[in-house]
Order: sequence, then structure tokens, then C-alpha cells
Amino acid sequence: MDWWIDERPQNGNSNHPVIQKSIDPLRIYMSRYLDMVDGPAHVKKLTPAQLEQLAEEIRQELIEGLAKGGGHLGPNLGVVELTLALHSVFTTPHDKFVWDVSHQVYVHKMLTGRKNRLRTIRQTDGLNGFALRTESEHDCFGAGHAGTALSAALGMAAARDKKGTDENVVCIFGDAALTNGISFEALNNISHTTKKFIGILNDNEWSIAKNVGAISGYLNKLITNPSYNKLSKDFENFIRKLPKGGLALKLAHMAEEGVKGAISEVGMRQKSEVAFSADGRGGYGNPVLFEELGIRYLGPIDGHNLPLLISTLEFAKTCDHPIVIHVLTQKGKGFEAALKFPEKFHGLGSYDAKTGETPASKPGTPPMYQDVMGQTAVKLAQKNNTIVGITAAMPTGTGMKHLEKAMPDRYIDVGIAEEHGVIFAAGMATMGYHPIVAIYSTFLQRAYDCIHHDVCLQDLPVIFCMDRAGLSANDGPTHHGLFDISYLRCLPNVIAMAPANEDELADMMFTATHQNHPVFIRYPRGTAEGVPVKDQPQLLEIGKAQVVQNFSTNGKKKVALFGLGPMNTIARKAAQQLETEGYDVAVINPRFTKPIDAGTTEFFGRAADLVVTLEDHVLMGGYGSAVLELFSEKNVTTQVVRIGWPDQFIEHATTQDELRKKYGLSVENTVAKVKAQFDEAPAKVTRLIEVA
Ligand SMILES: Cc1ncc(C[n+]2csc(CCOP(=O)(O)OP(=O)(O)O)c2C)c(N)n1
Repeated sequence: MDWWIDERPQNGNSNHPVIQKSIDPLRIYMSRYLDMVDGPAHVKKLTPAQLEQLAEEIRQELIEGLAKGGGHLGPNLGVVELTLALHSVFTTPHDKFVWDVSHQVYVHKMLTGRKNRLRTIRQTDGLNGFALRTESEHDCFGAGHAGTALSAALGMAAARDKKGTDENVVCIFGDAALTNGISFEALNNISHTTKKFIGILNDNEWSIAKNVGAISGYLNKLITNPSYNKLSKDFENFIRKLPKGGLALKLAHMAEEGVKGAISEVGMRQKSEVAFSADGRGGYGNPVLFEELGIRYLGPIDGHNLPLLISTLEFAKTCDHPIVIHVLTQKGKGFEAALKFPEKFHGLGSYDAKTGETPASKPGTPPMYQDVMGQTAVKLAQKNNTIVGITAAMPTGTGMKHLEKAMPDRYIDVGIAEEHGVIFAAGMATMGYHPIVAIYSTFLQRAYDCIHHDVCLQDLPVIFCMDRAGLSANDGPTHHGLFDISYLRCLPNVIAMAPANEDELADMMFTATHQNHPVFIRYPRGTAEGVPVKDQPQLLEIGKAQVVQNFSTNGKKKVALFGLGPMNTIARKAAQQLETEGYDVAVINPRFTKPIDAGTTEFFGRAADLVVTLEDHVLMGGYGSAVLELFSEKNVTTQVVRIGWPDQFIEHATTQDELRKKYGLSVENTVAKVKAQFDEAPAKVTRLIEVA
């Protein structure tokens, strides 16, 4: 049924005249415009007034819809009007929207046929929390890591030019993406590559935490610069030519004032010290950065003013020169709690849709690994003045905020700049410092060459704390940290560890500060094991495993379980079950993935009838591979069963446990695998060795 009533005038080239109707016939039949919008074509049929109403409905749906399962609420509330304007002016999937990080695509998903699944986002079998090519033809490029959008979009524009087709390529990137090196590599290339490129700088002043660095100060200067806070002549001329252009222009000018009004209203963009002293002369900023790179700059534009956004995008569409439109948005717009606490509401779990309150953690809940890391960093830094803490835009996620608070002069946030952060740490290490670089396992992948070339090759004592090593279940494949053991094991000079609990994490950090080599410590996301953390961490012997439980001498079939990091808990539980089923079980906590404990591993390899390795990591090249390599070298022929992640990208899910169960990283599967080895292949397990 075509229930759309097209109210647009049929002449002229704008789809969006300002039409105000006292009675809206559509609203008589349907309770919400949102219910009518099944795809971008429907967005195009709405009048500006209807779009405004739709924006409110989308906000409400976001606030209510994410309350149970959580998600990236703040960034999405900030881009409601921007996304509506994009879908009003451009036509996906023919036109391409490339979103940086893409945690802000919920509105885009709602407008491209996925609104009924919003409440499943980041849950098992639900929508992914990021743009995903396999999810929709409207998601032309997947992401999850920051700083990729400009390059990808430029690649698409170059391909379009070569093919001679006419797609518009629009890249939407945040202000924090401009703290990232790749973004600048792309900006450097744009004007030499294409004439048609539309960049939208979605500036809300925030990364996850407050944005940092000189570029952030520079953007502030652009916004507070009165000479650029006005519409350019050709833009004015363009708008004037639109049907009802006079009115649109008036609106645009009002919106222009609105930018300034909105800025002062919410206390943003105040004429800060940084903004007005960065050039040392108290001067205003100008868009010279973009212009010198051969990119036209337009802005700043109020990112919540739909008519202005639409006119501006219509204008950008006509430009035969690369253009960046600087759009000001408010993270969390429309939800008081999110406006008040932008960092918390960047991404969160469940909350109260009315108040924004989040459930208190149950008494007795173990601490988060990230907090143990941060608190230990403080403890160590208080006793050792060579220790500094470095984060790449993740002070809360990594727990470095504890050091920031306790010892701000020993804390550095480099922005979303993992490569720079790692080389920066290497530089500090050459001067006698012990930098603790806290970066999620997945984001550290980006700095691999820096780890190789700048840290390991020069054998510098940089300490890497790799959070989220293992699954980041709700986020999915972009964020799972499943590859670091493999990518580090092959590098000379590396010491790599994985604690089985939070106390061991503290010991490992303490041990790391005593090394003259690069040290990497991987630990999982979320709550720790709940063991007491000693006041004074202790030194661990490098390359020495812990025997948690030895074989007895009972003559039963012997199984050695090597449970790495958090998988040690699973190994211990599996051991209990296997014992009740008549096996003699040893449990080893390997602690080190490089160097592995050759002596202990060989000993148990020879003593056991079956060796099982368990790791929260891909099997290929991981800890189990290291054990197999050792056994091959030492000619240990005992059967080895490896439990870990298969050679495929793992999807997102509601909980880590669900995925672990599905892929066999569980107590049940460990027990089943052991039993199957003995039941199905008795020939392989022939030796019963008494252990003294
Ligand atoms: C390489 C990398 N490092 C860190 C992150 C974590 N991260 C996710 S979103 C974000 C901030 C993005 O800020 P911005 O681009 O300004 O977008 P906004 O959320 O403000 O809309 C960060 C640091 C990431 N996704 N990728």
C-alpha cells in the first residue's frame, strides 16, 4: 500500500521546501512517522516539519530502545538530524556513506530497513553495533577501529572516477578521528586524487573522553572565529536559487546565529585559553589547514538544524572540488543524563530510560581488570619515578584514569594514535623511563610495525598492558582481541604474559618494571576472578609456569591441562569434573606465552597421556602452537588437544559465555574432548607414566 502523500512541489530542484501544515494527514493514520519509514526513499518524502518530528521520535526510540541492552547512545543522539539530512539528500546504496568507527550508525540503520531490530543491537543474532557490509547493502564499509573512513571513502571516490560512474561518496568522521594519523594520510591525498569528495566533520568536542591535543584546540578556534562563522557567498547564491530560497536563506542565517546561541547555551566552545592562545598571539583560527590541503572548508554548521544541514549537503553535492563541512553536534542531545555525562553515555550497558541511572554493581562483585591495572600503575608509579602511563584516548576503558587522577604529571593521553603512542613510549624508554602503554589488544594491532621496529628491535623496556585480550562480546569481530599471542610470539626480545587472576596481573606489572626488554601483558575484558590483591606485588620468575595441581600417583589416565590466563579457571573446573570421572589431572597456569616454560611443559608433556591447552586466543600461532613447537623440538609425542578460537572472525553476542560455549571454550567441551580422545583413539594414548 502506498500511503505516502507527496506534498512536495513538482518543480524546482529541492526536495525540501519549508511546508508547515496545520493538520498532517499522515499523522491521522499512523502514530509515528518512524513507523512509516521503512527505507531512505520514505525519508525523502517527508517535509522539513515532518522530519523534525521524526528526529524527535528517533531520539525517543534510541533512548528507550537501548535502555535494556545498552549501546552507543550519546554519539547516536548527536547525529539524528545529520543522518536524516544525509538520507534526505543522498540515495544509498548508490551513494556511499562511510562512517568513521561507525558506532554512530544506529540512526542510519533505523532509516535503512533495520528499525525494528534496533532493540536487538549488540545482542546474540541481533544487529551489529557497527556498520557491517554483510548486514545491509546500505553499509558500504565496515569499521570499529577509528581513523579509517577518510581513506576508505577516498578509495571509493578514486574507483568511481576511474569507472566514470556518478556515486556521491560522503565520509562522516568525528573530531577525534583527526587525532589519528591515518586520517591525515588521507587528507594529504584527497585533492590529488579526486574532485568530488564530501567530508562531514562531526565535531562534538568529545572522543570517548574529552578530545585532546592541538587539533582539538584548532577546531575550537575555527568555531569561535567570527570571520568564518558566516555563510560563504557561493553557498548563499546556491541557496537563493532554491525554490523559496529567500526563506531558506533566512533560515540558514538564523541557524548560523543558532550555532553561536547553542554554543553559549550549553557552555560548549567557550573562548578557552587553548583556543585563543594556541598561535601565541591570541589570534583567531582560520580554515587554512583544510584549504592548504586543497579541500574547501564550509562551516561551522549547527548539526541539529535540519533545513540548514539539508541545504548545505545539497550544496556540497554540486561542488566540483573536495569539501569538508564542519558540523557541530552535541553528544547525547535530547537526554539530560547523556548531556551531563558524555563519557559515560558514549557507550554503556543498561540504564533507566527516564533518569539515565545505571544499575549499581552487586556487592561482592570482583573488580574490573582495567581498574586493577590502573590502581597498580598508581602503586608502582608512587614508588618508581621512571614509570609513566600512556593511553590512546581510552583513560576509562583501560583504567589509566586512576593514574591521571592520582598523578596527572605521570599520565599522557596521546589521542587515537596508537602508533604514535607506542613510538613515543619507545622514545621515553631510551631516556630511562618505564612507560606503561595501556591499549586494547585489538587496537594495538595497528601499531604492529612500531612494536617491531621501534620497541622490540631496539629491545626497549616498554610495558604493554593489553586490555580486552579475548572477547569483547557485544562489540564483535572488530573488537575481539584474539590475535596478540600470535603476532607477538614471533618477535625477538618479547616477554609476553597472561595472568590467571587480578593478583597475578599486579605481580606481572611489577615484574615488568624490573625488565630491560619489552613486556606484554594480556588480560580479558570485565570483572576479574575475585581473588585478593596483595598490598605489595611480588616478582615472578620470567618464563616460569605455575603448577596449580600436580598428578597423583594413582595409575589412572593422566591429563595435563594448560589453562592460560582466564582459561585457567575453566581448566580447574574441568579438572574437578574429570577427576570424578576417573582421570588423574594436573593443572598448569603457564603465565608466559613467551618464553614459555620449556622445562615444566616438557615434563608434563612426557608425564601425561594427554595434554590439553586452553587459551582465549586463536589457535593458529597461539599458546597451544607454542607447546606443539616445543614438543616437536623435544620429540615429545604425547597427543595434544588445543582449545581456543577457530580460524574465522567471531561474531558478536550478548555474553562472552554464549560464544565460548558455542565455540567450545567451555568446561563441558574440555571434558568431552578429553573423554573422546580416550574413547575414540585409544591407540594414541598408550603410555601411563608414574610421576614422582
Ligand atoms: C584505533 C582505535 N582506537 C580507539 C578506539 C576507541 N574509540 C571508539 S570511539 C572513540 C572516540 C571517537 O570519537 P569521535 O571520532 O570524535 O566520534 P564521536 O564518538 O565523538 O561521535 C574511540 C577512542 C577505536 N575505536 N579505534
